[in-house]
Amino acid sequence: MDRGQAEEFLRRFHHEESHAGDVERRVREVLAEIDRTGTYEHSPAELAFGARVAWRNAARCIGRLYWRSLVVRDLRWVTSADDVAEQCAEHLRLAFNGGRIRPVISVFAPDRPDRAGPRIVNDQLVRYAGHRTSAGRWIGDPRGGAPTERARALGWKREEEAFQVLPLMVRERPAARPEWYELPEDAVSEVPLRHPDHAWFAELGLRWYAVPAISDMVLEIGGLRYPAAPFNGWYMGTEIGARNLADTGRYDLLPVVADRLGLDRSSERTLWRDRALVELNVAVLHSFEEAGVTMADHHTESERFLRHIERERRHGRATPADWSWIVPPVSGSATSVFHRYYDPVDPSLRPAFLPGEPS
Ligand code: HEM
Ligand code: NRG
Repeated sequence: MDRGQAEEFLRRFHHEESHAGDVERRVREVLAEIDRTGTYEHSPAELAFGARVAWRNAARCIGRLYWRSLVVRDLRWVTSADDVAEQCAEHLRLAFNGGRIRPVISVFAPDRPDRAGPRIVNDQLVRYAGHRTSAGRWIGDPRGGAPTERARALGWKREEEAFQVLPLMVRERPAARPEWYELPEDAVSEVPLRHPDHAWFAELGLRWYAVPAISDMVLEIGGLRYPAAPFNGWYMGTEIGARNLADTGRYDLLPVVADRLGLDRSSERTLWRDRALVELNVAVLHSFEEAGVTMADHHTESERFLRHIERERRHGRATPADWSWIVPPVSGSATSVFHRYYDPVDPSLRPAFLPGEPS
């Protein structure tokens, strides 16, 4: 445990949250606890602040305007695989909130010198399985290929379908064999995709889940590591319409949509890919809207992000941002975030969400 990081975090917390009490006393208390036990415990207020600031510091995230409103579930006493799985399902229900999605993080037990915390193997709480057929074609999401093999090796068995939700895989300890859990049906909300002008679109049978919940990043606050801390916000439409369903390494649907639209695919210069992309994105936004599920479009989310930068500036804070992640994957130059540079990213900035260990 790095005493310097603990102290730096406590000073930042007390600086930003003026009602937090006597900082010198708290610093002394924590340093003594570290000397005695090799680690320390965050107060609930420190944990909530740390998680929110980790979001504020996420240089790849365009959605940071609402960082203060993150709902922080303090589940540090939860360590068993069964309980982690149950609480992840509850996380999804709370986050979905009948369609009015709330940004939520569930923080499970941290790593301690005497006991490592639990780990979630899945990279998101909800993901679709993927299988490569003997003909080399994919059924489902190629991104789900590795976790699907993993789940099968653990004994999970399911039909090979295009949108089959993977089980949650949880390790009680880093070296333990993962346990797997089917997510309860009422925890996983999905939206069937339709196009406002093309009835044939619904026949493609496409769908996507409502809540993107990243579950393989480590939340690091004041030198403490929380390896299981799944978090969610809502989707920006392009994540699904311009990447998940469109990338050639994912569902690869542009040729399918272009053919249904009757576009000429004999030359790249007809821009059939671009035209298909736009219609796919129209369908995603339209379907979530009709289903009453929160989703941002890339123009609105770009405007919000610039408002966020301005608000942070008024508080005397920089907003580090990674241009190549912030600019949306379609119509970049038609959004406001394209036409400027951002404060440089400092990889040592904390609190932070860090890439997890490969599991
Ligand atoms: C990345 C949007 C909430 C933390 C991203 C990305 C988008 C995005 C579009 C890029 C993803 C990609 O290209 O694959 C949003 C929106 C939110 C939201 C619209 C709505 C509220 C959150 C929350 C957290 C968060 C609540 C954490 C508490 C991050 C992090 C990344 C990221 C750490 C980088 C992930 C990586 O490195 O793979 N976000 N986000 N975001 N977001 Fe957000
Ligand atoms: N692109 C990924 C999700 C990454 C995070 N995006 C968010 N996060 N919106 C995908 O599944 O398409 N969030 O916390 O809301």
